[in-house]
Amino acid sequence: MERTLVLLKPDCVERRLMGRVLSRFEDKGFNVVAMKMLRVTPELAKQHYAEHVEKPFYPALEAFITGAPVVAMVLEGLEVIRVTREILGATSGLQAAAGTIRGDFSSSRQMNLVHASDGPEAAARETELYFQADEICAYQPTLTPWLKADDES
Ligand code: FUP
Repeated sequence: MERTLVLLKPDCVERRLMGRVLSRFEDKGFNVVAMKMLRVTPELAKQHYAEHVEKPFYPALEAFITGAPVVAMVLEGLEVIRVTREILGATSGLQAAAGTIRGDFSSSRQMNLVHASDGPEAAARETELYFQADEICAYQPTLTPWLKADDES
């Protein structure tokens, strides 16, 4: 089973969309194996967005991501990294397809509600930024046999 790091960003918390966003992931059958609310510090923001720190939009992005609490979580599931990104939609809410989280709830490129890791290396790196190993609560959900047939590749 693959894992990915998801952040419900400050706009998601402030707009009271946490439950509806989390439902999208639960509805898909993913396991939430870690979750916490925290305030992102400027230091953590720079680590999280290391590839963007030099970009012109970074100061505004840092002010946004540190401006209110976030909820960090680790999702586990079949092809969860790719599928979660597809559930989020394109970066800009105005470009994201209807039916995606950003397409349905966001009209912004910065305030796009949710972050999800974009590959296995990012998932491992970002999970370590937000969670200690002993904060991951792995379990075997009873619905596992209903997620995919035994003979599917
Ligand atoms: P995504 O992978 O879809 O989260 O988006 P990116 O990695 O391209 O961008 C990281 C974050 O920077 C996004 F959540 C939104 C923000 N961003 C801006 O605020 N302005 C920009 O011009 C581009 C990205």
